[in-house]
Amino acid sequence: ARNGARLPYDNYQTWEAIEAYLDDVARRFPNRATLVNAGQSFEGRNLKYLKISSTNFEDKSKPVIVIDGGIHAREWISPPTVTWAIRKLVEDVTEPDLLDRFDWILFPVVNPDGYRFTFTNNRFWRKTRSTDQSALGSICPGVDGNRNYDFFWNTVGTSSNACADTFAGRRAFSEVEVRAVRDILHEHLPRIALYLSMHSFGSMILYPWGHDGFLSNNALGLPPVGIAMADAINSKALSPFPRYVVGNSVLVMGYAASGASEDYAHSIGVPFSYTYELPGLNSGMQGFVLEPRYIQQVWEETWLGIVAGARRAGDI
Ligand code: ING
Ligand code: ZN
Repeated sequence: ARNGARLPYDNYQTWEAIEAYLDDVARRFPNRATLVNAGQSFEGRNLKYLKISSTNFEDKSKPVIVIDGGIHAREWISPPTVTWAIRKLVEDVTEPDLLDRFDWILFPVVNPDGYRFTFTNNRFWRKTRSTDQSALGSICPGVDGNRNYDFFWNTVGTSSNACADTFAGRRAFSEVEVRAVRDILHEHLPRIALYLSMHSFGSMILYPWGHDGFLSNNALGLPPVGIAMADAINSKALSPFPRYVVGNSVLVMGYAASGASEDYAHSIGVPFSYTYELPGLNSGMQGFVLEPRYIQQVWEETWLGIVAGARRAGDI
């Protein structure tokens, strides 16, 4: 049960609990948090996120940091790292400089339909739950939200087969959930200093380009900010997880993939854009199943990474 605006971190939370938490925070801290409902998912769930500012978000006076989670349904450790960031920026502020220097957009569950499906039907569902008019659409629902962005869309590491886990969609931005993130990026673009997308697993911080393994013309700052984040996390005792590794997505992850949010954000001008592969134990599909007793350790260390990344990005 919830304790006021507090969300429990001793277990994974349902989408309904996370939505209620966002509502509660916005209601209880109206001077700091503004709830935005970006519309409805394919199945009609609200796409809610928080805008957080110690002054007035609409003044447009500060750089913005955008963090999303839960685009991939089965990566359950992702949403709590985002809701924890909300807690540390609204309910229990121990790093006030992060509010003095930045406004924040925190979107814990970008893909609520898929997330819900992992609780009710299939723990290892990755995609959205959309169906299209094609013959396969109704047999094989869902699009990989991290292949659906319009940057070298459906050219590498993707599938045109609706039944595949990496199905890129019938067209770029076919998914309303992905369009919600796209619209955030464009609405605040000139101000966005740092964009983080939370995935699992592997204890890695990845930066563009993810589609071809080369570096952008604006890549000079990507390694130092990435390393600052990883150093902050690695400075904590990490056992039993591996130490974080930082680098170009293709190099570190071992595969190229186009249409990812990390690439799209950077392509439109976000200087610091990263994918976090949060920790997991085990290998294969079991890596997505991280026991609840590790949630606290992961949010603690991930928060250290976010803090270090914000400060370093703000200094460059
Ligand atoms: N990992 C990412 C994925 O979408 C990635 C890795 C990120 C690849 C960015 C390419 C670009 O495959 C997970 N866990 O989903
Ligand atoms: Zn993922």
